[in-house]
Amino acid sequence: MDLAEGSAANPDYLPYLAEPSKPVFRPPPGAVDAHCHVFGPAAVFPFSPRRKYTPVDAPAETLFALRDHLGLSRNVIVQATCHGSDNAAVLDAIARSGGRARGVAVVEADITPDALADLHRGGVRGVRFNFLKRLVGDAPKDDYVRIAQLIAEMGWHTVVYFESAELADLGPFISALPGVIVIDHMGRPDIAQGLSGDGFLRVLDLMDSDPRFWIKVSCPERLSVTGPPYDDVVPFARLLVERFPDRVLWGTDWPHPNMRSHMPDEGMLVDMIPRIAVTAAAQRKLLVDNPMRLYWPEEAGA
Ligand code: 0GY
Repeated sequence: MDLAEGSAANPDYLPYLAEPSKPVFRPPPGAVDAHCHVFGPAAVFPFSPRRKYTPVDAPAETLFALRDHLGLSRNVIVQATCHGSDNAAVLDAIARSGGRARGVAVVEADITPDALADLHRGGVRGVRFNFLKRLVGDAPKDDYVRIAQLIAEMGWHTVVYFESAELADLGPFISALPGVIVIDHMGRPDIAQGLSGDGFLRVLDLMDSDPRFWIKVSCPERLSVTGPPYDDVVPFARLLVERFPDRVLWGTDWPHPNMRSHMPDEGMLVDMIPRIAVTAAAQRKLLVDNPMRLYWPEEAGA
């Protein structure tokens, strides 16, 4: 295996924990991990030659074992940049999930309606636009507009990944996209600035002003200044859950690509849930009702 090529035997970041703890909190039946990934295995699903990092192999069977270990029922598998716009690993995982996974894809601007229909049959319900320079270089905004128009016709949503510091520039562009827009990882606020930091206020403003916006209360491990158990992130997530109870999603972000400081324990991430969604009703919306409405609407309650 050619390590210089950045094979999965030579990942750029820490590996995920082999034995995460068993959470004390028991998620409600039908709980969804609405942000996670599968990577490779590289020997079967090679990484993109244009990737900015090389991940660990993180195959579907390991994801599904984690789902069961944590007491979760379903996964939304999000295409990450290291696989480019080749969604084969995500589609393979969905196909092997027995109906318990759906996906968010990355596509090129010249994708045809037929190819989108194939992705839909494969379980994809959204497309992700990444604005992080360290992951994609410059975001191809013209491409994003064309893609957004195509997927809006299919009833899919757009997932946007940005850092809130960029929102002053990006906000008008993102707001002009059609359809439902899901913000990844709380819009990546600067936790050190507190709840009234400029970036987080802009995120709240988007959520307040436009009901098409949803947000994931995920990824405390990337945002925290204090580290596990991420006490400094709890007020941000809790505020979002309490202010927008019907438009929040939660996810593990397994296998946590690009984490170099430490690897989070997913059992502990699950045990954060009752700290950010403090009532059973809020937990049910966050973990079941909201993700079901977006990803399995045909099964969701009224
Ligand atoms: C995440 C976060 C990261 C990576 C990606 O697509 C990606 O490569 O999103 C990150 O490095 O912050 O959600 O997986």
